[in-house]
Amino acid sequence: MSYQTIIVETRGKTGLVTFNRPQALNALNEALIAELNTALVDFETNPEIGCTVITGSEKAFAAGADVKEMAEKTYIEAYLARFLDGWTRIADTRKPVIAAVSGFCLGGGLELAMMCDLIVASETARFALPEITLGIMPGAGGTQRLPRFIGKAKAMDLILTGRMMDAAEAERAGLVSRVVAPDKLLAEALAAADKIASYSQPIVMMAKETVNRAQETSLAEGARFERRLFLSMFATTDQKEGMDAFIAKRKPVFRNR
Ligand code: DAK
Repeated sequence: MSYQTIIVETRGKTGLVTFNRPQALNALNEALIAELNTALVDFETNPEIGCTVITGSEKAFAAGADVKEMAEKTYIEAYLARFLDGWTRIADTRKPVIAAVSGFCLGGGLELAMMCDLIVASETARFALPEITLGIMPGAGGTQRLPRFIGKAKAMDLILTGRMMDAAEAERAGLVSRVVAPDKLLAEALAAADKIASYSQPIVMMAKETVNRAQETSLAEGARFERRLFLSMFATTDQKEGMDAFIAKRKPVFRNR
C-alpha cells in the first residue's frame, strides 16, 4: 500500500505512523483518516506487531480536522456522505496505540490523541479544542473524553474559551502520561511501545479493554468485568509462562496464547 498523507514504518514489534501533511500542519483530512485506518487495521492484524505509535512533526501533531475541507459542506452533503464517519476507528483498536505529540495538538488532533491509550508529549506540545472559535463545537468525542481526562472545570475552560494548554499544564491536569524534551519524544514513545509489545498480546489487549471499561461503567460492574477477564487469564499459556519464568528466575517467552 502506498500512502500519500502518512508515513508507515515498523520498528521491531512496533508500528509507526507519522502524519505527513506539513504544509497544513498535519490537518486531518478525509484521505489521511482513511489511510490511518488502513494502517491501523494492518498493524492490528499483523501478529508481529504489539503496539502502534502515532506521531506528527516537531511543529504539529495535528492542527485539527481540515477546515478547508469542511468549510463549504452543507448538512445534507455531510449527512448523506457520512462525512467524518471514519474518525473513531482508532478508538476500536485492541492493541495499544501511543500518541507522541509535539507542537500543536488541536481540535480533532487532540480528539484523536485522546482516543489513543497513552499520550507522550514533548515540552513544546500545545493542546486545545478551539472549535468554538470556528463557530462549532468538538465533534469527535472531545466534549466527552476531555472531562473524563481532566475533569469538568478545566474541560469547560478549554472548550468554551478555546485556549491552549501547554505540556506542563496538560501533565498536571492528567491529559498526558509523560512529558519529555523535544529530541527525546519519539525515542520515549517507541521505548514504551517496545516494552508493551514485549508482553503477551492477548493479556495486554485484555488489560487495555478493562481499563477502558472504567470510563464507561460503575465501579462494581467494572470490577466484575476485571475479575472475569482476570480469571480467564489462567486459561492462557502466557500466564503459566510468565509465572514459571518468575519462579525459575529467567525471562519469560510469551507466545500470545
Ligand atoms: N485545517 C486546514 N488547514 C490548516 C489547519 C486546519 N485545521 N490548521 C492550519 N492549517 C494551514 C493554514 O491554513 C496554513 O495554510 P496556508 O495558509 O499556508 O495555505 C498552514 O496550515 C500553516 O498555518 P498558519 O499559517 O496558520 O500557521 P501559524 O503557525 O500562524 O498558526 C495555528 C498555527 C495552529 C495556531 C493555526 O494554523 C490555527 O489556528 N489552525 C486552526 C486550528 C483549529 O481551529 N483547529 C480545529 C479545527 S476543527 C468530527 C471529527 C473531527 C472534528 C469534528 C467532528 N466527527 C467525527 C464528527 C474536528 C474538528 C476540528 O478539528
